[in-house]
Amino acid sequence: MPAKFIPHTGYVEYPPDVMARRANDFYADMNRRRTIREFSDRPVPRGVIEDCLRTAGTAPSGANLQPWQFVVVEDPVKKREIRLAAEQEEREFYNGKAPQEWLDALEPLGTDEHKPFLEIAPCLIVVFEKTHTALPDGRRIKNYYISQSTGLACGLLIAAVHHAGLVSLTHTPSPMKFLNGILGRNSDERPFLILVAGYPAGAVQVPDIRRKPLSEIAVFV
Ligand code: IYR
Repeated sequence: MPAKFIPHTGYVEYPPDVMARRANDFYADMNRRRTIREFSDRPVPRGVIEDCLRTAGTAPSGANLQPWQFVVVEDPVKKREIRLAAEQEEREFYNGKAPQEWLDALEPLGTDEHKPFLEIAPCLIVVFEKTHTALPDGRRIKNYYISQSTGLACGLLIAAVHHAGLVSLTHTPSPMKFLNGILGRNSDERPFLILVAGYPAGAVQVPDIRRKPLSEIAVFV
């Protein structure tokens, strides 16, 4: 099919001072975001999560094939199943499977095999990356840059959840194949990430860790 082009009406140019302020305001706001591991069971508005998912769906993707599928788990029974299966994997991870070097790297985060947030948080957004796209004519085509695309969508999702005033936790029990079984997804959808989302459980504590300064993460050449 030949490419079809339409006018782009969405671009807005800001004067340099406005641009500088917006860039700095956005950084300051994103820099407040912390990964939270203790959640309240307070429900979150469905519409807010839907809009965050719409934001995630604006991510660029290989050949615009949008190789992501989000499954929002609110059902307490399914959340419990996910918790039990994840804790089973994590017990193995923390008690033998993970090399000491990995456990040492995790030490500052204070994580262990207990994952109560998987049951307590109101919303588990399970992100799958899709290896194929089903076309309307019934054909199945390959997706491209699947993990990069899905990672980009997750970045936008995390920013959207933060921007809305909720907190999140990127959780990746390994392996995560059990999510296909519990959520009834077929095998061309690969579990990518569980984004736990909700309100923090009151005045929570976070690890005393730092972000690298710009000089350590970027060079201009
Ligand atoms: N999946 C385990 C271990 C873990 C691994 C990494 I890399 C982290 O950044 C955090 C945890 C867990 O969730 O405890």
